[in-house]
Amino acid sequence: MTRLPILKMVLAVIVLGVVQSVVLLQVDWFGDAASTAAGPIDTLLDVTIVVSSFVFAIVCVALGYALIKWRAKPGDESDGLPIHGNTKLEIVWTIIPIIMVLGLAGYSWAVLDDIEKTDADAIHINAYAQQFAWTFGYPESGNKWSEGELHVPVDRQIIIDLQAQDVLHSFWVPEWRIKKDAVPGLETDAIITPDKEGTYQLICAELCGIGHTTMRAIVVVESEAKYQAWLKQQTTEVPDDLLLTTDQALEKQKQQQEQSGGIEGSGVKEQ
Ligand SMILES: [Cu+2]
Repeated sequence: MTRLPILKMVLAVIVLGVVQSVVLLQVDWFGDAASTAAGPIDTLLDVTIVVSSFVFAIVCVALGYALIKWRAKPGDESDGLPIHGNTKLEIVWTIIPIIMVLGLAGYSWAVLDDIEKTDADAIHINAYAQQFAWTFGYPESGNKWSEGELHVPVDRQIIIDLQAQDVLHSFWVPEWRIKKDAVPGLETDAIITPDKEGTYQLICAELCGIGHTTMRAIVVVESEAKYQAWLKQQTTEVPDDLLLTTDQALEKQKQQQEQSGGIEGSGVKEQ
């Protein structure tokens, strides 16, 4: 049996892993950052990139070595050795990835847990998602309503309570990093502390129908004073329809259908 040149292979893995990590970390994968969650999330992704680079390097070095060392000699038409596997090796290459995946999962958990610690003075805002638009309710300010434009004060924790009105949608402001699904009938929230004033874009990140790509809204992060002034200017309140729970909305729809007689032949009619 040939002994593997372990030292050379380890060196090759280190060199390849370091070079790949350095190259990949030069790329600005995440764009501008504008929330307190951005730093820890970007670090988490950087760590994942470095770990993945070394895993990739290990695979490449092992594969490359095997390809060169054990390639068939010219003219060699004989069968390969009948190998049944190597239990020790299989245990090792199962346990190491499990440890790595659990480690990264634990790290991600800790990061998210920290981000989602709620402050006592957090502001609750309802984000109503429907095909294909976002509207926003401000329950702590007379339930004022804004369409297609979300305003939030800077440096204060915002809890966005997501209210899907029809199908799945997903709340995502890239500069805030956090992305959360809005699911009909489920209570989900996105917790963010914006730390940079400016205008951003809210993007629906869940394919939700034919107009999905147009499902965007403007996000304005401003000083507390400007935010309060903007709220005062808003005159409309959240329409009653949006305040219904999914069950209530279905019930209402049924009543309307019954009134208009449209339920006949629809298969919904009860015997
Ligand atoms: Cu959507």
